[in-house]
Amino acid sequence: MDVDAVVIGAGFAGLYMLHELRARGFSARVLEAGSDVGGTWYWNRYPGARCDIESVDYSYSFSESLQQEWEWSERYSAQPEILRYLSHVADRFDLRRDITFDARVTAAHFDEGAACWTVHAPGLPPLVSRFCIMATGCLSVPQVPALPGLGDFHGPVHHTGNWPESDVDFSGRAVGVIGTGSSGIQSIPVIARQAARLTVFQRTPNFSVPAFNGPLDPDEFREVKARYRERREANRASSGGVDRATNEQNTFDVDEDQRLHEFESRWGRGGFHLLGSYADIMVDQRANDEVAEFVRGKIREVVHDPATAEALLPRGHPLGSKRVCVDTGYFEAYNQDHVTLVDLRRSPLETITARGVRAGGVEHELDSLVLATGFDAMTGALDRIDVRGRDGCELAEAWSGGPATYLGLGVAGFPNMFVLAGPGSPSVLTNMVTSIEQHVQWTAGCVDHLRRNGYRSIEATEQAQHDWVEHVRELAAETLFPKAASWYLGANVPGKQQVFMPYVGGLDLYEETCDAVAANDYRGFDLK
Ligand code: N01
Repeated sequence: MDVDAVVIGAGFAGLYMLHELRARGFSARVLEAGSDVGGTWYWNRYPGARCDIESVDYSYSFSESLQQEWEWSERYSAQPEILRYLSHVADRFDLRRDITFDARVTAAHFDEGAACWTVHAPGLPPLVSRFCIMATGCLSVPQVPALPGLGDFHGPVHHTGNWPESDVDFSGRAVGVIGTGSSGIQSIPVIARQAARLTVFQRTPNFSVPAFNGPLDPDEFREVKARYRERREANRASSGGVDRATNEQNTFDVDEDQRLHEFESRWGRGGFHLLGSYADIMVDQRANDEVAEFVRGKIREVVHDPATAEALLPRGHPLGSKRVCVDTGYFEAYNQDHVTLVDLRRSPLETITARGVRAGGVEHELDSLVLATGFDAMTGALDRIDVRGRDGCELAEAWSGGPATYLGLGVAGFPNMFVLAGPGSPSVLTNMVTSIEQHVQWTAGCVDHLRRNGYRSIEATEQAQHDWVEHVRELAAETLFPKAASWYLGANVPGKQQVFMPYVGGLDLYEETCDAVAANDYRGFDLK
C-alpha cells in the first residue's frame, strides 16, 4: 500500500479532503490534472469569471484562523482572487507536498482480495491505496458542441471552461460568443468592453439577476468576522448552504403589492436573495410565474431596443430550474451599438465558416470565437476515468442509465470509493463549499470509523442505493426542477441519459440523513 487514500482533484474538495485526512493521521496523495491547485477556478479563467455566492460564504469555514486572516476585496470575488485564496490555503496548510500536478488520472481499479485501489496516471507509477476519493468536480469537463465547420474557423476558439493561462486580448477584434448560461452572461459585458464588435449567439434566454457587486465594506467585513462561527453554522443548517432568510410564506399568501415589495427588496440585495422570496417558488408553477414575470419586467426596463429585449426574455422554463445567473451589467451590454444579439431560435445556427458563424442565412464575420457552451456536468469527469470496482465492473457502464449512488457518497460495486459533492447529493444546488465541507467531514469520519473498528472495506448495498436513487427522483419530481432541459438532467449532452442528478431536499435535511446513517453503524453500507 503506497498511501491510505488517493484523492483525485485539487480543487476546493480535494484540498480540504487532504487536510482532513492528514489531521486524522492518514497518509494521502492527491493527483491533479492541472499544473496547480484550484480545480474549476484553475481552468475557468475567462474574462468576468467570478463566484455567484458571496465570498464571505463561498470559502472554507474549517479553520477559524484562516477565515479571520483572509481579506476578500469584493463581495463576489473574481476568479484570480479565488485562485489566490486556494493557493494560500495550499501553502498555509502545507498541502502541496502531497499533491502531484499534471497528473490526469486515466484509470482506478479495485482489487477485492487486497481491498485496495490501484490508480493510474500516465507517466507516473501506479499508486496503491485503501481508499479512492473522487474530488473531480461537477463542472470540470467542457462540453464542446458538434458544430459543423468548427474546425474550419480561421481565428482562435476558446471554451470558457478551458481558458488559456496567457492573456487573451480581444482589443479591436470582432468576437462571437456562443452560449448564454452563467459563463456567457459573466463574460459578455467584459468582452464587450474590449472588443470592437461583439456578436452573441443565444439559443435559450436565461434568467439573470444583478450581483450589485462592489468592494467589501471594511466595517461590514469586520462585523462578519466577529460573528463568523454563527454565520457558518446558519449556512450549514440551511437548505442551500447559505442562509438567505427564506420567507416562510407562500406567494399567494400575500397581495400583489406586498409581493412586489418583497421581490423588489430582495432584488435590491442582489444575487440569489430573490430566490428566497417565497417558499413555494420551486414547487408551484403559478408562484414561479409571478417571480419570473417580475424578472422579465426588469429586463424590459434595462434593454432599450424592444426587439432585443423581447428576444432576451426567458420563457418556457421555470425560474431556477436552470441555474439562475448572477451578472454585472449583462442586459445593459446590449444597449451598446457594437453588441448584437443573434436569436438562434429565429435564425438557427447553420454552420461555422472559415470567416465566422452562419445563422438564419446570414454570415456573421468574426475574428475570435468563444464557446460558453457548458459542461458534461456531474458525471463527465468520472465517466472519463476507467473506474472498475468489484469483479471488474465498470462505473461508466454501471451509470449508463444515469448515475446511481447511495447518499451521493458511495456506489454499490465500488468498495472504498467515495464521491465528493457529486450526483445524488445537494452539491450544485447549494453553496458548493458548504456542501464540500460536509462531504469531506463525513468521509473522513467514515474512514476513521473503519480504522478504529478494524474494517478493511465499506460498500453501499444495492438495496440502499436503489432506495436512495428512488428518493432523489421522487423529491425532484415534486418540484419544478425537472421541467427544464438543463445540465442538472444531462439534457445538454447529446445521448446522455436524462436523470435529474442532484438531491433537491436541501443540505440541512441531507446532512441529518448522512449523520443518522453514520450513527447507525453506517446503515445501508456493508462493512467488512
Ligand atoms: O454552461 P450552461 P455555463 N448551439 O450549460 C448554449 C456554473 N457556473 O458554463 O440553453 C448554441 O449553463 C446553451 O444553450 P441552451 C453554474 O452552475 C457558475 O454557462 O442549451 N448554443 C447555453 O446557453 C452554471 O449553471 C458561475 O439552449 C449552445 C450555454 O451554451 C454552470 O456552471 C459561472 C449550444 C451553456 O450554458 C454551467 O454554466 C459560470 C449549441 N450547439 C458557470 N450548445 C458562477 O457564477 C450549448 N449552447 C460561479
